Amino acid sequence: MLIRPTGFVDSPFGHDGKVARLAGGLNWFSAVEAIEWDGSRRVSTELVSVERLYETIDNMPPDAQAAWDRLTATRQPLQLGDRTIRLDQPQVMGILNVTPDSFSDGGQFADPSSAVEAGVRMASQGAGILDVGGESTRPGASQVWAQDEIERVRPVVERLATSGAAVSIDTRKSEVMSAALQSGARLVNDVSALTFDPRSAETVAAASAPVILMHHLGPPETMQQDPRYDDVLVEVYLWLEERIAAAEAAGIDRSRILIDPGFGFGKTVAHNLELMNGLALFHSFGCPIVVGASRKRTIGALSNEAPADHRLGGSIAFALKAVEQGAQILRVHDVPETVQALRIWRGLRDQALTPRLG
Ligand code: 7PJ
Repeated sequence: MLIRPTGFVDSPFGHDGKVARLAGGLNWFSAVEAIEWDGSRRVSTELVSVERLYETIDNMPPDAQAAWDRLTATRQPLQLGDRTIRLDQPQVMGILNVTPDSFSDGGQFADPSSAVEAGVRMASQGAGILDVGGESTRPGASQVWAQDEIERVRPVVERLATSGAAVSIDTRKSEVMSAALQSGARLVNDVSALTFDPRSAETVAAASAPVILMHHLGPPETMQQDPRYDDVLVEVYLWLEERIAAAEAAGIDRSRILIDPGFGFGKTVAHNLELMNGLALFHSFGCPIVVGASRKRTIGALSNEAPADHRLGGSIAFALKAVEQGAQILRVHDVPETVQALRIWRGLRDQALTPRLG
């Protein structure tokens, strides 16, 4: 049984026993959708109030009880070098693509100096983490040799880490992970969820680095060619569960695993929307959730094919949808705009969480 939190409420006050706190964060929910599945197909869904769930939890299957405990457990802060990233509130991860590609999406920098400059600016604008990548994994992108990728990212990682920023390395290759971790990166963001390079899991384990495991269907070269699922939410969940187990088996502690549904990676517009609507399901792994919907094609598809540099409104809309469901880390191009949106959201939450006495 899968349990997906739903029925979010403004304030928990006056609702004792009827609401539960999601992942120790700023959101409370009043119900769950209990999803029974068989193979990768959903066979039934039932809306269960939190009140009823508290009455019946002891009789529920062990996997549902474990999921409930993880859903409601507080997430420990992420320690990235000497930076502590709190996960009881949403954080912004700024995208820094260091690729020679002339196409500029606002997160793409051809030379190290401009990338470092942009990174320092993003950090000052409120990005808690900077995600440095040297390989495009956009749909249809071609591969880059590890050594070329290392040469692109190393100077940027080094200089940003020296400046005191928390740096993550966006790569699928163990050599790049090693070089970046040695240069001061403290988090590995692998869009292949450690499936691309057989040595990547041991590299991450040996460095005791936290890692983001992202769902994808097929390699970037072909992933957008007619992706199909029986039930995208259930399948992505089960796939991530397997990848978490594989990472743990390779010696990566679960406390160092973050998960990401992989918006746009082998998904149609409908798949992406269904994943975003159901995002809170993924809290039942007990791992922080990372979401990257910034400027992605689904936004263009829903807004008259707006080009990538005209997708700010849609990116913010997805960011808010994600934090409403407790996502802890938002991977974005537009740092100051997203930070501002989150400040407004935070103001609303803080107000709702202020007790009203008689
Ligand atoms: C993602 C990513 C994402 C994580 C990219 C793009 C495509 N890493 N790297 N999640 N997307 N964790 O930014 O448009 O969604 S590259």
